Amino acid sequence: MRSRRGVMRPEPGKTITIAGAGLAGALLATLLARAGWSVEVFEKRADPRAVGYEGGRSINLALAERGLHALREAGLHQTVLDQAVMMRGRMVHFADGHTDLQRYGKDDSEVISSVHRGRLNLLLLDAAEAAGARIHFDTRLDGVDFDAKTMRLANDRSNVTHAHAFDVLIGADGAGSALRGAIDAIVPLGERFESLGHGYKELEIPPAADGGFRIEPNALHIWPRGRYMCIALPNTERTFTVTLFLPLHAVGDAPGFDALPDASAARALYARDFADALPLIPDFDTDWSRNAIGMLGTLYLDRWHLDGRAVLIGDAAHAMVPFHGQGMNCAFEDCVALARHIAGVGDFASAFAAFEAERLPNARAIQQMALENYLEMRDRVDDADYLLQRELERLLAVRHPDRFVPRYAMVTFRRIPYATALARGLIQRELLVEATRGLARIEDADFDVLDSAVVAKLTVMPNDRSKL
Ligand code: FAD
Ligand code: 8RB
Repeated sequence: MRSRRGVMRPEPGKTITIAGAGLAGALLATLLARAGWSVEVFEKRADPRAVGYEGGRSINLALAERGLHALREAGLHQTVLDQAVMMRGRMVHFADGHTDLQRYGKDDSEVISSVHRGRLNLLLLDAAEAAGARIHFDTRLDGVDFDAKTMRLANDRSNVTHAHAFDVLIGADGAGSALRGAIDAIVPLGERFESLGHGYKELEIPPAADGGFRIEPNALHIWPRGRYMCIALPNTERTFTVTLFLPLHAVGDAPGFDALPDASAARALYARDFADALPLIPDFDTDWSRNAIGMLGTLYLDRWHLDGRAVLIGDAAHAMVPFHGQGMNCAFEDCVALARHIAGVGDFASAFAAFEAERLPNARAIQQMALENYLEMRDRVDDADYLLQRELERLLAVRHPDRFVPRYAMVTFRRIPYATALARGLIQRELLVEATRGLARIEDADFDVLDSAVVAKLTVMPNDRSKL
């Protein structure tokens, strides 16, 4: 442990209180408890280890290098990977029924992993408790008195509330954060929520009759259809979780959730636009009727903390649209950054300010790239000039592996700041658009000109890929 002045050591008698034992709350509790802090966590839901998670539904998430690295810091990566399904690339299902695998990385060292949310949460809860964190379930944060440094806690089963003292409060209580509302009442956070205008619905592909996967397991399946799309991620149980992303409102002939009054209307849409997917979903009607339409949007804040008393992380600070699969990855990266800042400066006010200064611009960058990736996934992956740009991108990445890294790879397989990935991505995009304008075949590109442009415009990138 470092001992220079200004370094904060865990203070005896001082407790860090976390609201929310979801993905970020449980990981942060683990990291802080391991660093020696007294950590207390309040979670509104029941202990999933006692009651089972989310009604047994299989919801999976794509884990990429940023999230994996955070799990590595907590010593949990191998356990998580052992229960994951590797996804090599996008399997694009074209409207005419043919499919094409577009690799995400250069080889199998650059893949993403489909992990089960419920199981991941259980693992993190166990790790947090093993590290010494005290987790209180069925306990919802219901209000904060920042002057008295007390919080109101509510049990929604017994309808009992009580006051509880705190020293510092960390909000890992998700997109609907109660702590955010409480801070905003003291210092306006500049909160802005921008709805995407699209929603989502989850369906399930069960195992085949022989117990195997019904479609290629090692891929993230995409059915791009222009204004909307369907995706499927594999589960270790040999099922797939299918998600339909669709505008909330129909416009003319273009479909929307409001023009799908029931399962049979939705089935007709699938029969027309996702003909190869429909037979894979035998319980289509019950899935459609049982699962609610989920809402999507981006949450922007101008500030994330109240001096040294409270700070927000994860979805509570920067909920985003799902299209880069980075919500959890970014929330996990927040945890590592916050634990580092808490260990590195003399007081919580400076630690929270430094955390916010580091992470807020990066959250903005991934929020923007996530929005952009919706258009790419639903409308560009089957488009000729896009495919030409992608081909050139891969060639340049091979010619200049230390300078030209495709944006998707910078976000997914590297840990350079998201804002850097956004900025470098812009330069690369300009190069690609310029070089492919009017180009019929990739062989006709002028590689001498391109090589010098890459060297002139893109600095050598740090090699931050961690070795296992
Ligand atoms: P959460 O995980 O939402 O945790 C918040 C916790 O706080 C919950 O346990 C909640 O019960 C609790 N809570 C809420 N209010 C209170 C209160 N008042 N008091 C106490 N506790 C409270 N991200 C990816 O990186 N890749 C993916 O592929 C991906 N897929 C996704 C698929 C789906 C269907 C969804 C919905 C999200 C997906 N995400 C994905 C995003 C990811 O789930 C979130 O970004 C991530 O869970 C954020 O973590 P968090 O801890 O901030 O919030
Ligand atoms: N939240 C993902 C990607 C990028 C894939 C690519 C996209 C579902 C809700 Cl939509 C989506 C990606 O560019 O080829 N990687 O990981 C995860 C995604 O959706 C998740 C499963 C999801 N997130 C509400 C639904």
